[in-house]
Amino acid sequence: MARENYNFATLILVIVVGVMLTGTRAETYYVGDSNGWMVPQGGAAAYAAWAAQHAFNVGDVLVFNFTTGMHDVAKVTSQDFGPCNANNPISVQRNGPANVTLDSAPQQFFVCSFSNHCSLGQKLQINLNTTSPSPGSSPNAATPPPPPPQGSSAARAAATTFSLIFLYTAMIYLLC
Ligand SMILES: *[C@@H]1O[C@H](CO)[C@@H](O)[C@H](O)[C@H]1NC(C)=O
Ligand SMILES: [Cu+2]
Repeated sequence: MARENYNFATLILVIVVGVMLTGTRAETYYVGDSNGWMVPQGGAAAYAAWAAQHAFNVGDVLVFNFTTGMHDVAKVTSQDFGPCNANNPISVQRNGPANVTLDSAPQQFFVCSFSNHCSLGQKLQINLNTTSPSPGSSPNAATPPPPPPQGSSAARAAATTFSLIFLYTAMIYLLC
């Protein structure tokens, strides 16, 4: 094989690896950071503010940290989210800490079904990041995308930067 062909094949491989590095990273988020999953001071705005700091994608994992028996995590419909109705949950996790993997729904809703915790602000709406759809997630043409959340994941940005530097260095090396 000619050296040029060998270099070209290697370049393609490098690009493929670079795209995989930037495109398939699932993130893990601790809901509420060090506060965990609790009745927040400041009401529901607390978890809304937390969510607004991140760009969520399909496959990302939310860790709801709570003491078993004190709280739970009920995934509910958008209709049940507003009035804090936890009587018809999509799913419930009762053991803390609880891991939830985000599916492809553009909006996902979680509440605590204990007492009036949800009404006091223990509720979380997740809007999936629509600016960079994950590979493998099926496009949902029927539903218009929700407005993208503000902010971005520092880890994902770092991975992208790393991959771009890696690509750039490899291309310079191969083409010179
Ligand atoms: C989860 O909550 C417990 C009890 O508040 C705390 O001790 C622990 O550090 C928390 N874990 C994480 C990862 O934040
Ligand atoms: Cu609770």
